[in-house]
Amino acid sequence: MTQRRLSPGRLVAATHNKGKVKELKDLFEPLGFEVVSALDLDLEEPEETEASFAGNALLKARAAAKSTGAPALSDDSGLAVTALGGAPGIYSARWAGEPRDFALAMQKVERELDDIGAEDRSAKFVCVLAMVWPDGHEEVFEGEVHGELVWPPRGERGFGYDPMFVADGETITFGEMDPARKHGMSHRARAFEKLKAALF
Ligand code: ITT
Repeated sequence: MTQRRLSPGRLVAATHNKGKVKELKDLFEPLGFEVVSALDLDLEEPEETEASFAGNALLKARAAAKSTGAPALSDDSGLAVTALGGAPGIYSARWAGEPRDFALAMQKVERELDDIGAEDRSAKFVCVLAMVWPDGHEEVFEGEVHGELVWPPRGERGFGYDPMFVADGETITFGEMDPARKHGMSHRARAFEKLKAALF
């Protein structure tokens, strides 16, 4: 089978999450891609019915590739807390309710750790990037970053659970960190490095 390459051009980011759109633009635009999001294109948001990050990532990218006829990139990601058996995991966005409220989602994580008297505050962010071409070719890349949860949350940068996450070897949260520095170590950046190595 010939190795599939991704040539710079228009890329549909199959996500409705503004924080992800910004980070995916930061990662892909310096390489000559024009990133157009599902938000910009007003694409329908598919229901995430799969039980894994990869399953949900593929489902979102397939839907966007099908409705646009262009290569689509999706991101399914989340926070997995060791003492909570990996929760919220694939339910990370849903823990924030509707409309999304991540102050509330972070409080829920903290409350659940408190309820079980957890001493282990380790956690990881996981990101699966799925690339789907209109002819049905698919590729999946996964990245993780390990760290610790802090309370109270700190910082206004980033998105989602960033204000309560300190990556191993760091002292500040992702919410306090310069975005360029987060892109040097994040789960999304690590999945992106694998994508680059395979497709560029
Ligand atoms: P799309 O499905 O439209 O892409 P979503 O927000 O619903 O958007 P997910 O189902 O993948 O996406 O949920 C991932 C959640 O995990 C996301 O809403 C964040 O709260 C959290 N998350 C993922 N990456 C993160 C990061 O870099 N920093 C903080 N939180 C992150």
